[in-house]
Amino acid sequence: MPGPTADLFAEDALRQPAGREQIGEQSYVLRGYALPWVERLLPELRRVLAQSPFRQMVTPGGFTMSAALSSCGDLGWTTDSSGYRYTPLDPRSQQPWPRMPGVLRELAVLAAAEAGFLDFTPDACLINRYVPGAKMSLHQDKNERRYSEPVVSLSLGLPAVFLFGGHARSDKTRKVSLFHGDVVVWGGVDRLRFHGVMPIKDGVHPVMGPQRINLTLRTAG
Ligand code: MD3
Ligand code: FE
Repeated sequence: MPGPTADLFAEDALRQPAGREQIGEQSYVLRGYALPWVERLLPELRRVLAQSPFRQMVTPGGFTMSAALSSCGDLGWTTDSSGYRYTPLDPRSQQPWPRMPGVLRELAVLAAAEAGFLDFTPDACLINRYVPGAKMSLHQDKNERRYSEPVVSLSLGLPAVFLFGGHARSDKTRKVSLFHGDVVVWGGVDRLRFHGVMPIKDGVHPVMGPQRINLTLRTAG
């Protein structure tokens, strides 16, 4: 089918599908949802990271995580030889974690509502930085007090292949590509699914440079 109609289809094939993509019973990818917010988010992210810089943490099993972590909000997530936990102080500075930017909280609350979670009250935001080659092994997020609240994640920078598993580590995983500006909401029956991130491919993102930054907002306390 030559002519303008064919051109239109060709463009559609290149564009990431917009809107709400369901990836689980109560999980949705909101493609590009954060794009209109990025300009307001980045200065706030810089402020947070100036106060609590990325650091590589060690798991209780003695492995250094390939992703570097920071946090903001009332609680931040930490791992060391004695275990995984949320703490009110950044162990590096012994000071409270940076406050959660209002614009970040607003974005997450609106995104949660898009997925049907109408009173999301995040108190913690874990910030992961992946350079090419960094990954996150399959795990469950179980350190939060109430699993009734969803987790909202925002992807920035280089693309990632997210692995979405089941309720047992050995369950089959689905691959979901996540791009700059994508927001994902996980809740309800999907909240305790195993998940992970495949090693990030080499590249340079025009806005974020040679890295992927993922922010996950949670109700931890
Ligand atoms: C599904 N981060 O920080 S975000 C994590 O891309 C984490 O940095 C990944 O897994 C990342 O714990 C994935 C997506 C995510 C976060 C929490 C979840 C998916 C989730 C909790 C339950 C189910
Ligand atoms: Fe996780």
